[in-house]
Amino acid sequence: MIIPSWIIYMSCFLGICSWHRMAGESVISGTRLPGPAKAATGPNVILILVDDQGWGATSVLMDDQIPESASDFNRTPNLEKLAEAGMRFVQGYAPHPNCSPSRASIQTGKSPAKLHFTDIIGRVGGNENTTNRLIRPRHINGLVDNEVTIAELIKQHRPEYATAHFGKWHMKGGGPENHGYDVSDGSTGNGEGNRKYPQNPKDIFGITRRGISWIEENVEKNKPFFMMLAHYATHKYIENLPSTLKTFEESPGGTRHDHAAHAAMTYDLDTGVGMIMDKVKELGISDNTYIIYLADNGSFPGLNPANTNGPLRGWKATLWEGGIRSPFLIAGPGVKGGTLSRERVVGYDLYPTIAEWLGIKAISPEIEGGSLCNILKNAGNGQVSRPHDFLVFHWPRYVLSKGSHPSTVIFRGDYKLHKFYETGELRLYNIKEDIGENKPLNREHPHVVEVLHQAMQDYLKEIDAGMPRVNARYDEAKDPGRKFKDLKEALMLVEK
Ligand SMILES: [Ca+2]
Repeated sequence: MIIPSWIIYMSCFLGICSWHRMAGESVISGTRLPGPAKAATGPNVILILVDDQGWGATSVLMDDQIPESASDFNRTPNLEKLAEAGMRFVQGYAPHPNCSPSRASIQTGKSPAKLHFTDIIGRVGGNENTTNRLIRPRHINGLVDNEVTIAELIKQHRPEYATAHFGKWHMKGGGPENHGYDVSDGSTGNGEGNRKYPQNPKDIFGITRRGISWIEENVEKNKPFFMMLAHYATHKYIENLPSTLKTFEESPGGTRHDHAAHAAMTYDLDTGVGMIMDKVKELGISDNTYIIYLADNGSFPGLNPANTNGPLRGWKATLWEGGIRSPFLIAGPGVKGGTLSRERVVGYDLYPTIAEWLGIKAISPEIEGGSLCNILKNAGNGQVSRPHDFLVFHWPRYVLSKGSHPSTVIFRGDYKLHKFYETGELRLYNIKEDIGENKPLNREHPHVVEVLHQAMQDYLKEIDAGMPRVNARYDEAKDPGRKFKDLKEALMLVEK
């Protein structure tokens, strides 16, 4: 059953479900009960967000029924340990196929469409806006102050928490310290990850070391913490440790993947993740610390690491599975090790999940994500309660160099419906049976197409989503996308 978030919000406001255990006391319906006198110690949360990592780029089998969901060349032994210690989400999604919107959504618990944050910062003008078939809608181009980020929510309700954001921010808006984080690397973008330090590729070890020192400092002070490590790896340009590169250059390639430099970057990133996991263990806080791992979007095969999105169609900057389905792992207290969930989850579910872990009940009814706690406690089974029983991914803009053009998708049950705005074409897939999105089912299920299309349109209207509109001055002969026509056609290809 879907419980509207306003009911939860109102219940909490009326004190029906208020309890606050972590601060060393219990208050149920206004009655103060004796609790442990110990100072607040958590739970701690470490959210690791990596950049442009394909669903099949790691050595973790993201779906135990799909061999291509793990790389046959890349190695990520620490992620394997994380998966053994926690839960894999087969259908884990990044909120958007592009960096900045995905990040803003994770911070705020709302979809990029609702935020009107539907493209990366800085991509606002240029000829793509005047010469394409469709005119892109405006987007907000930065995280605005009136959104309550997860760090701000924590500070409002659990002021004893320390908060930090290390690595890639890429949302402008004054940087992490303007949005609830005590410390950060500032308002960083892609550039900070391309400094070519031979012993610190993609700043992997810099980010990790700053994270480790900060954890040590807070554990020393007995302060609970929320830390976000936002890695620049594995976005272009490829960097890696020379020693790691040598190892992969000397390793036999797989049948699908054999890109030594990309594999080395992936391995170095994994080493950084392992350093954090080891530190958590060494400090004795494993039983009280959640570790989350996901990517902001899929990879683009333009770097020629073969298609590290596994068996998925498409790539970064598209709403095909390759653009949005992400490695998605959670380990921590109460999460049974080695488990796998087939429930569909999305990056903006993390906001209410973290809130629930911290005993924060009063989250805004505007939040679109649902807590994953129920699933995490029940070996991967259960349902996520969100305001809607579907997920919509809205990408009303272009990235011509990736063959990408304005579209929206809606997921409900096993179905996924695409809408392509240039032509108005709708495509229905059964994503459970056809993960590669090869066989459109429009003819078999016209009613499903109709119902999902209506739900998509109603939702976009409800949130006043920015929509692409017809360019009256469009001239096909001058279409800037002609140069990338082959990519676009490959994306749209239907198997006979
Ligand atoms: Ca990215």
